[in-house]
Amino acid sequence: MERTLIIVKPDAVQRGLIGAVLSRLEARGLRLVALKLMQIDEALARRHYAEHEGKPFFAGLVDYITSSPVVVGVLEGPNAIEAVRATVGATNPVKAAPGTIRGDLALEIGRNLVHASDGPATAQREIALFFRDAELLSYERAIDRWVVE
Ligand code: IDP
Ligand code: MG
Repeated sequence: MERTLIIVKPDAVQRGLIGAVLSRLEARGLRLVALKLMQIDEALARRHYAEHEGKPFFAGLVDYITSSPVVVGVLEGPNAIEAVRATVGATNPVKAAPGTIRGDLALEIGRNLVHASDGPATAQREIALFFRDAELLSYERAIDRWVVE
């Protein structure tokens, strides 16, 4: 089992797509183990996107991610990190395959609707940035044995 962090970004919240984004991930069989609506401040944005500091789009990225409330969640499942990245699609929505969230619902790299952790170390770091251990719930759903062999 893996856990991964998602952020339903400001453009998705403003466009009324919170449900659409979460629904696609939930329908895949992934289990939400944490979820909250919050406003990311500049300090948290800079920490979350530290790997991009110094790049030309960094200032715009911090402005974007702090510009509206977001929905932050943790999803759990087998190969959750790769499964979520695949469902989200390529960073540039124009390159993202149809059927992915970005490929179906977005047009520009700077307004690509959703963040997803890109590997095990990143997922662990990002989950810890947004959630305390006690906020990560362990539970079973009746459907789980129909999703996971
Ligand atoms: P990812 O979100 O698919 O992991 P990253 O390369 O980690 O993509 O970039 C983080 C975020 O920074 C992207 O989702 C996008 O919002 C923004 N971003 C990346 N590259 C550009 C760019 O060239 N112009 C504007 N924004 C960008
Ligand atoms: Mg990334």
